[in-house]
Amino acid sequence: MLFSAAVLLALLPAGLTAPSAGPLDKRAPLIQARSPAKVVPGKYIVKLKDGITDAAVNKAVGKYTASQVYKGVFKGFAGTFDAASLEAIRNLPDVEYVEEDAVFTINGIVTQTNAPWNLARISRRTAPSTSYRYDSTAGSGTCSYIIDTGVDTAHPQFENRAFWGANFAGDGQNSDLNGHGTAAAGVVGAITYGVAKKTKIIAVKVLNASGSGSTSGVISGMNWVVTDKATRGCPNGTAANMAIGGGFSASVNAAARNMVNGGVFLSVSSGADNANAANYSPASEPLACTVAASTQADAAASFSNWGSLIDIYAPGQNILTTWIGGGTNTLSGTSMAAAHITGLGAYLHTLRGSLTTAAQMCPFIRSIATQNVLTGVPTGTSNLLAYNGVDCNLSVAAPTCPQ
Ligand SMILES: *[C@@H]1O[C@H](CO)[C@@H](O)[C@H](O)[C@H]1NC(C)=O
Ligand SMILES: *[C@@H]1O[C@H](CO)[C@@H](O)[C@H](O)[C@H]1NC(C)=O
Ligand SMILES: *[C@@H]1O[C@H](CO)[C@@H](O)[C@H](O)[C@H]1NC(C)=O
Ligand SMILES: [Ca+2]
Repeated sequence: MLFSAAVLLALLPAGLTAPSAGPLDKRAPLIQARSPAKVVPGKYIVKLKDGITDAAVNKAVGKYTASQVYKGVFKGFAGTFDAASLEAIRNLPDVEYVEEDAVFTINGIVTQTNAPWNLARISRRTAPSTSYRYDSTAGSGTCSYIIDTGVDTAHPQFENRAFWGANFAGDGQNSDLNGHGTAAAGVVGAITYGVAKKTKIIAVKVLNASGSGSTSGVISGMNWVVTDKATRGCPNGTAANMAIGGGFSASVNAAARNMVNGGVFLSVSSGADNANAANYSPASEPLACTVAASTQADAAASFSNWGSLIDIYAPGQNILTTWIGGGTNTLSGTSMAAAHITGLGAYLHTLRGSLTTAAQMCPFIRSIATQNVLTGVPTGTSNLLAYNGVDCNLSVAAPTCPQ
């Protein structure tokens, strides 16, 4: 692989300056790679003094077989050298230092520029921003079930990652005839509008074209997810989105509990009645991750439900997402907020593996959330805004994730 000079400079360890040789040692210093395990044996990068001419670079390379010669801002060469050659190179007058070559791995963070505000928001502690930063694993190997009006699974934004699951809406029409489910699925996992851009989307239709369905149909859909996930191929974990709700129902809450205990991370909308989430289901089920909506100005949305059962806030105003028929739409509501947390759960399942079970995921999301940045949060409601932890080391059990 050929690196340009500029790239090579970017790859040098931060803070690296060429140490000067000791007074008794006239040789150019040999800098060891930071991690011995990553050294490429026998390969070295030779840094020549700044400002020397290209002719001088050629002269220094001389008889050595260089795999790369750098003549830009970083002057030098690289190659495989035996001990005698290395010794001779270190004694050349224009050599500033020699560094062991090492395996360099990218940190895996991807930046989506010109991203929708809401995606940018959950990858930063502070607003505003226009780029969404996330780990390139992006929820791969997870399944995200969308319990809603169906999903336009053929929408190009889902890149053939969306599948029809089951229909309990009682209309026998295996498509999204409303748009709401497709919009939620987009925030979960669409390639442009989604949080977890590699998750698999499975449509579970429980609401018809007018967005209505029965409690019994909803419960059937919830139960179906728990059995289906065993056959779906989701080695890294399962999330489900319920951006739907009704009045308090002990049965719906029990089904929600069973989902979480059955290994499904369940994100639910708090409801949009500016009321206590305790009076709605599944929002009132403690094991569900109950999501309230925040605005682009970092305020609690005036329509959002609230109360002690709210686990987290996520963006829920002017959310650009997928729509039926292959298009897009801009929506506000706690549904859109819940979809961010479903996507985040899938994303974190991939990153955290066995460190976080489905039941532990909501507390984990709360533990890394951005604290006390939202205005207008009602007393008694946690002031926590969703954060994807992109600047934290999420490979440890209990990451320290500075605010
Ligand atoms: C599961 O997650 C790991 C990262 O933790 C990733 O490397 C792997 O590709 C994922 N599995 C699948 C099937 O995508
Ligand atoms: C949708 O379902 C509701 C409740 O079951 C029913 O009242 C309504 O007529 C249905 N609408 C359509 C368009 O099927
Ligand atoms: C994260 O922490 C683990 C355990 O301390 C460590 O092995 C790993 O190198 C850390 N990763 C980063 C990117 O700091
Ligand atoms: Ca909860």
